[in-house]
Amino acid sequence: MFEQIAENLKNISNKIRFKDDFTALDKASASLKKTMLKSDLHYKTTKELIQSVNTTTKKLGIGQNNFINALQKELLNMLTSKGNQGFVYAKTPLTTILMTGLQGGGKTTTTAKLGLYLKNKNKKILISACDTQRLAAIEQLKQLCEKIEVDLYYDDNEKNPAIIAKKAKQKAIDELYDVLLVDTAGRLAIDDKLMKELKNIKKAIDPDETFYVADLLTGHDATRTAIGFDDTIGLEGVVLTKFDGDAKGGVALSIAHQVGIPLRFVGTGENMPDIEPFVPQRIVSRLMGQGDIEGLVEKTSTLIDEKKFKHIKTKIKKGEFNFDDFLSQMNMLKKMGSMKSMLGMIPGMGQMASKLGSMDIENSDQMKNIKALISSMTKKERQMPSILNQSRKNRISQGAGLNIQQTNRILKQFKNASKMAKKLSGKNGKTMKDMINSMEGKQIPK
Ligand SMILES: Nc1nc2c(ncn2[C@@H]2O[C@H](COP(=O)(O)OP(=O)(O)O)[C@@H](O)[C@H]2O)c(=O)[nH]1
Ligand SMILES: [Mg+2]
Repeated sequence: MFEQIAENLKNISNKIRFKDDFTALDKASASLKKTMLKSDLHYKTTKELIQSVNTTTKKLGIGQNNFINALQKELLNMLTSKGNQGFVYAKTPLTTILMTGLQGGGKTTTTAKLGLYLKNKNKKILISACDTQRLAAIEQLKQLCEKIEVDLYYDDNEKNPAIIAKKAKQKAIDELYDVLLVDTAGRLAIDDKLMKELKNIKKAIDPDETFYVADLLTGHDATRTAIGFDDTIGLEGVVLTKFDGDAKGGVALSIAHQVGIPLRFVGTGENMPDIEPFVPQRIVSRLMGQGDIEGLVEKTSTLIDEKKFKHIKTKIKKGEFNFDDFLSQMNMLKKMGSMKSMLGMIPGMGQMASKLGSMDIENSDQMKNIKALISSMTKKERQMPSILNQSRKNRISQGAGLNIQQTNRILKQFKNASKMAKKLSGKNGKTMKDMINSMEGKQIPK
């Protein structure tokens, strides 16, 4: 989702080739501005970012690495608000979260998604249906909860949402649930009645945190409404939904910067697993084209057993990641839904994701070629990519119906990606320049 920005940022930093080249810094700043505005980053946010990157670069001394470091640091500053990140449990169970927002923003969907996200972390979850405005609202939650196999508390006969919420909380306490998620009604715009109702619910359950669910497609309006909710009822977090609908990414970054309340999660699709914690550090990593190994690990680990995944992580660290692991990762990606959003998390694959644009990656030629190539390898070749000599390469090319250039290209990509993954998973020995070079397919120094 940030592939476009990431690709441009990489080109921009390449503009600075010499030390103390002020003209080059100006040029890089101008391109940075253009890139950010083109990605729909708010002009004020863009202006602030350019200024701080400029100042920090000069302070560090003009040069490519310092520019990259400054950019990284200032992006992180821009995206970080005071408060919690991701999901935070109360000191002792129960953790109660009140979900608020306007109608259609994605509250109900997000409540269920969060329920699944937490259930996958082995927590006992109760969801409470407190939207008494729409008849269909309870039915919607019933269906979602059935799908994700999470318990739901509702009361068809009670019209007062504060009472339902309170009873749900009592049940959650009595039956030792870890987390209670309270879904509420929304309206088309902020109004007194809605706010009063929310205040009453809030008073009845005294939640640990209140989240505002905003639709990213409402653009910068989302910032305004979030601030409105914060002023009236107080918020600890914002969840941005429909991230999948914004290829450029700048609006989300502006919102993260401007609301002043931490963006806690983002919704990336209509399916239940399509939710990701918004961790500024990881987002910056993606923006800088370094992928998001941690995010990938987390997302993957909720869907497969931990043991197996730890094994893969160790393999990556040791540089032993092989084609079998790659294939099983690909199959897992399929299971996880939106593959494009996942590709951006794999170091070195971000550009591929952006080039593929809105294509059906699963069925793309590139992916078919990769799969064909792997399936014409012997078991040993899959497990030990290093034994692939020329005659083996010729044989698998033929088997996969590819020419030798195509084969070499894929093998090189694979090699780069696994080297990069290894570098990123290790603690030391990485410089930004190595990473950028390797993403361009240049040799990575050992
Ligand atoms: N593409 C996409 N659709 C979403 C996302 N989150 C919610 N939706 C859709 O937005 C619509 C409204 O969601 P709903 O949860 O009912 O909104 P509510 O009125 O705030 O409870 C539904 O059609 C959802 O499937 C998301 O992250 N991506
Ligand atoms: Mg709803």
